[in-house]
Amino acid sequence: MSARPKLRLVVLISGRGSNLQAILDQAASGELPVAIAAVISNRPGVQGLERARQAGVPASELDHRQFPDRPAFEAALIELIDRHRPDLVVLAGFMRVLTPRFTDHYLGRLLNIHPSLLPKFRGLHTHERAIAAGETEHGASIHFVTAELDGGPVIVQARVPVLPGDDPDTLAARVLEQEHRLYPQAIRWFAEGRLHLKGEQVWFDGRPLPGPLRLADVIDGL
Ligand code: NHR
Ligand code: GAR
Repeated sequence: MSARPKLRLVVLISGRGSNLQAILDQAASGELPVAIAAVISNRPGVQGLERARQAGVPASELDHRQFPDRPAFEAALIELIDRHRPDLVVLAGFMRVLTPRFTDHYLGRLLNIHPSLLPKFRGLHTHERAIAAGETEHGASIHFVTAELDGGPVIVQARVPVLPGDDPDTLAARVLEQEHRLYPQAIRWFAEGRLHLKGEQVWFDGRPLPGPLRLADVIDGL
């Protein structure tokens, strides 16, 4: 017995799928009120596809290299996703830049997890860049995806300290642990109807968010 039908979720991945695993685990335990309709990877044979199959979730590959250009790949991707009639699509380590055609189609129902405290360090190699910049804090952000790469409105962030002696791998591991708490939380809020995109603005519990929420309880060692 549930108050509302479960949110239908499609997860896009490109690799390892540890964030996917956190979502699968919370969906299986009932903590996260979602039905994972499909997992789709643009890279064939990746670990995340195996994780989906292990959990009994339909897993497909759509190899972008089989298409002549980005628009052709995306047209096929939209068709594949929409066969599953998702209420929400999440990028979980998905590594292809998306055109406005795609981001407009899913506007307000497309989330990304990005491994930095946005607006700092958009793009790739964020951990290396945070260390090089001498940051003392780093983290991860969940944002609504818009056409602007890693530029959509931020919903919630988790922070971790950058410690003396960190290299990109040790820092990435510390951030990843928080990502695995952060993404299920944001998806839960969306599933509960507490989270909306209105224009350029995130609304949470019926009010515009003045700034990103913080998973403050995740701060260790600061
Ligand atoms: N697309 C749009 N329009 N907006 C966003 O906010 C997006 C997006 C697509 C992906 C995830 C993102 C991240 O969190 C994301 C957000 C890939 C690249 C990239 O440069 C950049 C950012 C992100 C993902 N990809 C290369 C490309 O040519 C390929 C790199 C590779 O395959 O290893 O697409 O950081
Ligand atoms: C995560 O750290 C995620 O934030 C990052 O890639 C990793 C994927 O790990 N995403 C990006 O860098 C997007 N460009 P996972 O496959 O184990 O979830």
